[in-house]
Amino acid sequence: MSFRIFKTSTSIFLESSDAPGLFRHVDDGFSFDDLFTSAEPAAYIAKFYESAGKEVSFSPDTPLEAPIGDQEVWAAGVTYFRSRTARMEEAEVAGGDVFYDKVYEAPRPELFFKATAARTRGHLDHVGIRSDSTWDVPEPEFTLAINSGGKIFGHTIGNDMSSRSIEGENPLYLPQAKNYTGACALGPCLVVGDAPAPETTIAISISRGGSEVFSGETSLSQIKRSFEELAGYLFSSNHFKKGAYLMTGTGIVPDSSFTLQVDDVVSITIEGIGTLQNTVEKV
Ligand code: DO4
Ligand code: MG
Repeated sequence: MSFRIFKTSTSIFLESSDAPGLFRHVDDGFSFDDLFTSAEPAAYIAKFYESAGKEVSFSPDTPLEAPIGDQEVWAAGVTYFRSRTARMEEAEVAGGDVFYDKVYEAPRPELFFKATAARTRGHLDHVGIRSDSTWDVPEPEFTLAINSGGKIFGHTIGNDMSSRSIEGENPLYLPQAKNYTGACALGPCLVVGDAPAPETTIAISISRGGSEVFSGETSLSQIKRSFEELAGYLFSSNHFKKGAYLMTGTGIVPDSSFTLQVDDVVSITIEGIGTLQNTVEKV
């Protein structure tokens, strides 16, 4: 059994995989920090679901907050062959391409800090493109929820918004390409439960003025590393008192001719989680 947790500006709603489409409202006491510090997050959430009582009316297709308390959001990079190849192309002129090839093959993965909770956007909020960037993409990423003990207990969808012009100019500019206002979105909900099957699809659609201008699809099976390996490196010599989210890297990068524009609508869908949709703004 798994649970989906939705966070609005005022409330928490729970849905069980045993009763899809039916939602219960949590009156009191739930916190994401308690969930992420619980040794048994599944038992913690099951208790709230049982005590929440009867069903209420709730539509998940509504503006939502990111399903987060005080967790940091981190990200893994170059975990899919497509990301390695696209980044080698964008960094070739600057001579940075070799590092992407090396990190794809190396035992130690690339991990980087992505966002604080306060900087993380939810479903139907905006995501940002930098005003000093000329080449921008969303990165649709399966995202792990990890408790303070380092145990993976759930997952959500992440959008690792990225400036390709800044990262491509010099790999040392990575924090500026990756960390800025509106660079991170999570949602629509947090699933507490086992990871989906490897054949699970990650799909992205970008529309402009009502017409689709890009779509892409990959599956979890295309990732080079295991989720446990990524979480293990993240928690190695690094203590997360409130647990953490870890985006696991993108397997979809549009061709070099594509860049996001203001008002583009980015929809990322992963079976079993839902759709995270955000509109692009300039920051
Ligand atoms: O190497 C830079 C970032 C890679 C990344 O974000 C990804 O592969 O998803
Ligand atoms: Mg990424």
